[in-house]
Amino acid sequence: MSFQEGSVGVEDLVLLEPLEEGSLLKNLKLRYENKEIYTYIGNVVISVNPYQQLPIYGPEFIAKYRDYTFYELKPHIYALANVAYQSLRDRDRDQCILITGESGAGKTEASKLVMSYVAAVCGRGEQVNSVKEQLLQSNPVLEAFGNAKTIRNDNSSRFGKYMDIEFDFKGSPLGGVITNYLLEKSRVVKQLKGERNFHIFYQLLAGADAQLLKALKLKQGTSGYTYLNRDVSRVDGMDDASNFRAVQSAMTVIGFSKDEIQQVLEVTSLVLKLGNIELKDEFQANGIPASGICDRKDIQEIGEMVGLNSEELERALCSRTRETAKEKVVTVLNVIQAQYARDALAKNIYSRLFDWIVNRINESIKVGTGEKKKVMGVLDIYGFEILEDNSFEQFVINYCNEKLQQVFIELTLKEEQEEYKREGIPWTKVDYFDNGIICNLIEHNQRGILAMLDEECLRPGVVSDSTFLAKLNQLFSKHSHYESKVTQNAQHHYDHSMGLSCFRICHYAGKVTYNVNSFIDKNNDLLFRDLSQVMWKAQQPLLRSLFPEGNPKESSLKRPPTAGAQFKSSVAVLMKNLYSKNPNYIRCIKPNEQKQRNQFSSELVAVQARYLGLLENVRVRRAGYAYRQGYKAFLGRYRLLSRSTWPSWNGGDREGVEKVLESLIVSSEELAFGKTKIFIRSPKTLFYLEEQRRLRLQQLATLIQKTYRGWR
Ligand code: AD9
Ligand code: MG
Repeated sequence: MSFQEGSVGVEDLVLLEPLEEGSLLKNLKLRYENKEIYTYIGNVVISVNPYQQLPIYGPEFIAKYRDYTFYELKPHIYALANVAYQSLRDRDRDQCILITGESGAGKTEASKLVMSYVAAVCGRGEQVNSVKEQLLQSNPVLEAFGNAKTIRNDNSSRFGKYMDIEFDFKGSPLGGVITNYLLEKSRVVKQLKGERNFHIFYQLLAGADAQLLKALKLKQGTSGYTYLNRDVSRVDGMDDASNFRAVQSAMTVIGFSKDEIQQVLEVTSLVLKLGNIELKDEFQANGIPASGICDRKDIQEIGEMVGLNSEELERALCSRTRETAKEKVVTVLNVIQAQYARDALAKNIYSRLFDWIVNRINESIKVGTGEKKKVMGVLDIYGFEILEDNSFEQFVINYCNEKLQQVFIELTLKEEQEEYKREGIPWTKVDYFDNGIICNLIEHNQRGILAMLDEECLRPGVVSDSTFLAKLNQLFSKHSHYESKVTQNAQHHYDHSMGLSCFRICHYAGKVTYNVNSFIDKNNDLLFRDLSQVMWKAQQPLLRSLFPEGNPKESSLKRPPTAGAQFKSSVAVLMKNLYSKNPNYIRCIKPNEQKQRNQFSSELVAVQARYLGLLENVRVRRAGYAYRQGYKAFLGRYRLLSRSTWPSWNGGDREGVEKVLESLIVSSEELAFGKTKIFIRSPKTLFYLEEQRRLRLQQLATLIQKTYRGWR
């Protein structure tokens, strides 16, 4: 039930009056100030990051939530996890849990709460426990390699993650599959002021003993590494050394062999050492600028560690071979180009290592194909992003959010519709903003922005970010969700905040201006073949396996799909997967920028509420009937309001509810009697019922007091 005794604000925003942003924010703020961080919109959970450990988690609370239905206790992630799990186990419906919100809002913590809840309530026994342990231990490993300290979050996930947990028919876990999206690999070679590289580098340098450091040819401490920002090496409250031990032990639990762990650490060290290779200007005899390596020590150590020829690596860093059908042409690279090649190699090695780790975990937790499975998917993915400078990364992230919004609206409506059908109540059409037009603008196979970008990347001749932009401007000059300086000029509409190299998309959550600089480069994501060939020749099996295209037998003319195309197809797979499941939503909100407890900035939350489409969500949810409740529970709460049902009632639940509502003279327009539930159209009616109940309780209390006094 949505009115807990002693609750603060409304526990379900569906009951919000008036339905507008101001009251929504006030309600969330009031609740937050009272340490009520969870609020519902129907079956959606809104979670506001408390930035403090609240005493509302752990075995005791898990035990409580597992025994009650959704509305009987205070809003909680456990309640949502419970509904999802029970529906999967008892009703055989695959579930997905979609967690969104901006960086630092609490998505990853929420996903861990869901996982620990499910692990606590599902199945028992040695075999089952070992599966659970493997699933849970995948978190520290992925966080070590995929998370980093950023300005917004000390433990920020720099990749998107979707995890299917698979269960047998009794609801015991069998294993799972993890899919990762778009690791932010630029972080490997450069971090913003106040940010760190991925945690694993610091963990390794702080936690490895002298012997391991020697084997990895590393020096203790972070100061000697160019790829590690100088200004921050430690994070308050984070113990890198002990985390390193935790990661090693987690890898062992998952099933990585000693040798595999060693190879992973070698490749990690290799990336750090690559960063220390300093390049210098050199000139060829004919005066053409070339490049060379300042000190060969690091490159030689790399060669020794993973068994590759350091001279070949040097050559591959400082020159480039172009192969045509007839001949090979070698050109030398100048220092800038060579540095670019080195950094591209480091980024590629690291992101491929990350993919390899995900695959390796998947191998361990894989479930045999023969078994019939039920699935719970958990999606922890970056929310909508508007930064000061928005580039290719923000573009694809926001595209993904646009798609998730589409799933959200469609599935919420579908779910509503299905419930009405199940209950035998006529469905009324709901008006809502359909963002299909924006999705299309980005993803249309022939005419979408991603298709245009690919076309530019593959087109022979001189291509650049600006030719790409020119193409967009021409094609979308009249599109209602596209703007640029050029299209604005044509419409005599001048906005000085937009640069010439920018285009703007009116997303469902707001307008975002993207700078096209390096779109082509990031989409191409090409590594010079010379480098992949050297890597492929390494003796270390792991490194070698990361560069299959370095095999000279592979055709050099075959082009891997672009970054945009890869992302688009993985989003398509994800959408298909989500559409096949019953969705459960957790919407995470960051209450302040300072990572501080007890601070609620209404301006900041307002922006997020808009990105998350919360009002739209309430509107859709309330379009038909704002509130519904099973007859039995409803009667239990309100039967004291009618002389027919109080103090005793022997009839059926539905008849009882009819009696109560008759005696209160609630208009029949306001009500619909479903097969198992009563539906109430507007929150006002419910408030009226609640008010009547409160008065009645007061009356009864006075009565009891009087009687008691009389006895004395
Ligand atoms: V990012 O997009 O990966 O940068 P997330 O995942 O949304 O981000 P995360 O879950 O990492 O945020 O939460 C950020 C920090 O907030 C955590 O490290 C905790 O210190 C804090 N947090 C989040 N949720 C809770 C909570 N339920 N209880 C206590 C929390 N602290
Ligand atoms: Mg996260």
